[in-house]
Amino acid sequence: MKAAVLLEPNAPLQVENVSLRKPRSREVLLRTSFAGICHTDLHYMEARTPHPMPVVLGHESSGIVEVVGEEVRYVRPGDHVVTCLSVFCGTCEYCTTGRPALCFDPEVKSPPGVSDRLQWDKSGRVHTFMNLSSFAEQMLVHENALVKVREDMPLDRAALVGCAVMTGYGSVVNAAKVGPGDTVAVIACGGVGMAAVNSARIAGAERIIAIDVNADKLELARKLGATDIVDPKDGDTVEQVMELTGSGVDHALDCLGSKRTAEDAFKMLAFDGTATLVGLFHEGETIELTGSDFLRERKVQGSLLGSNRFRVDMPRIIELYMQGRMNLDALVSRKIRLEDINDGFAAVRDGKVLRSLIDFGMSE
Ligand code: CXF
Ligand code: ZN
Repeated sequence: MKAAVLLEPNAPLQVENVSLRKPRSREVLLRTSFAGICHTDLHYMEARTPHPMPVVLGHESSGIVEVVGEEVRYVRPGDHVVTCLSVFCGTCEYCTTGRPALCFDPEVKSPPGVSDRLQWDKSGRVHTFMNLSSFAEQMLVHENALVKVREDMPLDRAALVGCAVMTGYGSVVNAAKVGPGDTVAVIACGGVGMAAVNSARIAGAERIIAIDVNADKLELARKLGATDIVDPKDGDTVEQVMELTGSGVDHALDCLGSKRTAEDAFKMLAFDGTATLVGLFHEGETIELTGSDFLRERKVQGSLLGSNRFRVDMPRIIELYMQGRMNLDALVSRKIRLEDINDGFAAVRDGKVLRSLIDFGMSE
């Protein structure tokens, strides 16, 4: 099968023939339908956090089950599924206390460099990324990395739920727990931020402030539920938010993951407000907060992939899409062939598109 292989940091991806071993016990072989190119793929491509190479990146995908291992009970061949990198064991302390996104059981979630699922004639092993490796025509995954989706759900939109939309929705609903009447600021309106804006509207937020340097994204954010927009090019972001709100926001979501944006998220909080850090920082990057700001009960927290319980959350998101309340259509900027994946990465670097989706039906 064809897969896009990254040989070394910043090198163009190469489409190569690689193979997957047969599904064992609880593993499932999927035919990949769509895979989104996420900033996290770019982050690892640029080795901002190192990962063993060669590697097949990709972690936001949908597909159809082809073959199941002998102990698989959750899916059958033909099922439509969304993948999730938050593969869970179901029995550890995190799973059994309702926080499966924090499960790090090595039996189901192999640390980078450990998996033997992918093979490549030219180098022997090729590494698996986040237990998925979606930039490939097929994927071999644990059954607990999958959620079944209704068959009338379009698989292109479904793929986005596997990362960006789950992250944006979950950071609002699961982590920040936004409620009716709350004031919310969303910093960086990419796929995650747009889903956060839309989810804040669904959650009943009274005021939703979208913050981004791209005018087109701000315009779309308004359509998805933003009541106010802030462009950091127009002046200090925190001052602009304070001017709009008077006293700051109840929730600030940093969907970018940088020192500047995380610190801004904290500084724009009202008393008792919470900053939720959602974006992926460079390895080792630190932030500085002013100690006395905590006196008024301001809080800061991290959220991993929307603090998801994905088998519950994803069907809910899909239901919201089917009801016309969660807009996924606007997030799909373009569809490309696997062979054009480097153009897709260039578009992510450029920051102008929301999501490029690799359409595996296009290469045939
Ligand atoms: C990622 C961020 C890094 C840890 C895994 C989840 N989120 C989206 O791509
Ligand atoms: Zn992602």
